[in-house]
Amino acid sequence: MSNPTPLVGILMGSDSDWPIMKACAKTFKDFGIAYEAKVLSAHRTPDQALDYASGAQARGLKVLIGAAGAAAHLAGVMAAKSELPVLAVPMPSKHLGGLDSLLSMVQMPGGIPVATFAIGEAGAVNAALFAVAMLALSDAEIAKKLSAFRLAQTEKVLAKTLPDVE
Ligand code: RP5
Repeated sequence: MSNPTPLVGILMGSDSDWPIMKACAKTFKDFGIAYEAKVLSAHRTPDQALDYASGAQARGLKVLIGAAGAAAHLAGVMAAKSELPVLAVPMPSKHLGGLDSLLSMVQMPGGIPVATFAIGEAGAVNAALFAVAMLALSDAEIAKKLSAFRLAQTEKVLAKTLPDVE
């Protein structure tokens, strides 16, 4: 059986980002949404990152997600070469904790938008859920799954109990 055409492209600047970004990929897997995940860097593999972004729409991708740390230009570079919506996930960097990544991503010049999420795993999951919400606008099956996910999450929180105080 051939694999379905991916709807989402997840790029990360290094395989060291994968321990966090696998939470993004797992979210798409849980929703049954075809995605592809690759390591491409704005700095170490600039030509390939630009080629990926410029060819993404023609290959059927609908959303791009770029994760990077420190001088985190990957999502911005993708947005520069593609008209697809680009979501950015700042990675917690070694020396500055990811604030550097966040600021690198969020301060895009007017005209080339990138939607930037929280640093780390929450951002990785929320970027995926945001992409799911965008895809749900034109896909009733995905919309149904998103509603079910939200309901299950609500019920899980409401079922929580707190321990008695001593
Ligand atoms: C960025 O530099 C990557 O996205 C990663 O978060 C960071 C460190 O990369 P490595 O030195 O671990 O490959 O480009």
